[in-house]
Amino acid sequence: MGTKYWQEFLIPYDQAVDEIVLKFNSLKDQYEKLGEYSPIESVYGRVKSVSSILEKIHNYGVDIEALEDTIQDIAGIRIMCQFEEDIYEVVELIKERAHRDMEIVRVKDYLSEAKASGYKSYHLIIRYPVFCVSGFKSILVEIQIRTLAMNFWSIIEHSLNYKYKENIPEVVKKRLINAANAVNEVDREMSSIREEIQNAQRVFGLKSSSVTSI
Ligand code: 0O2
Repeated sequence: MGTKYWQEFLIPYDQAVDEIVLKFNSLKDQYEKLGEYSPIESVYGRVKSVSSILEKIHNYGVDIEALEDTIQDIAGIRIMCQFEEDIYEVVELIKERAHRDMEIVRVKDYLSEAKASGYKSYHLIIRYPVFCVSGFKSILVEIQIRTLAMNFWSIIEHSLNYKYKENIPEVVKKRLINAANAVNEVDREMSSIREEIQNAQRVFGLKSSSVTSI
């Protein structure tokens, strides 16, 4: 399988990521235009690199014919929220849209129960229709929803895993779990003053929009 095969294979995934990022960004804009608090803080999307796909095929012994259904995060979307409560609002938002173009096929709730590493996030695997030059395709997309604090932890832990090739020394693992607990504490504290922060942000939003409208 050469470069051309993978380029063609990934076209619908690129398309899906571009469309979904646009949709969530547009929802965020709508909240702002309505003067309402947005549960979506930021959105990021990526298509898995060919080398990572090949690594997963190798590690999991994936049958290449079943690749599209077996590796569920070739197209990945990450939604960052300010507060843990916002994560569930975003999930509801997706569920409301689900009957339209995002059919939820699997939920991985690493919020109510974190992974052994300390990882916390809420994952939805959805089926998403894309229209490409070659025709209609329905592909799997993984949506990860987490707070900014969870994202901070996750990015650092991911880079350490990359460095240590999944064999992070025990002492570092313990530190990471301590850090994960501290992140949970930060999220809890922020949630307890959520209303206060949201009111302040609304006032701040009104002020900055009146400045830009001059
Ligand atoms: P990358 O580079 O982000 O793409 P499963 O299907 O449940 O048996 P799978 O497919 O590993 O197993 O699913 P899982 O565990 O839900 O992981 C999917 C993605 O979640 C990972 O993709 C990571 O992005 C993220 N993730 C899961 N566990 C951890 C963790 O302990 N630490 C961090 N930092 N991220 C995690 P990839 O392909 O591993 O990586």
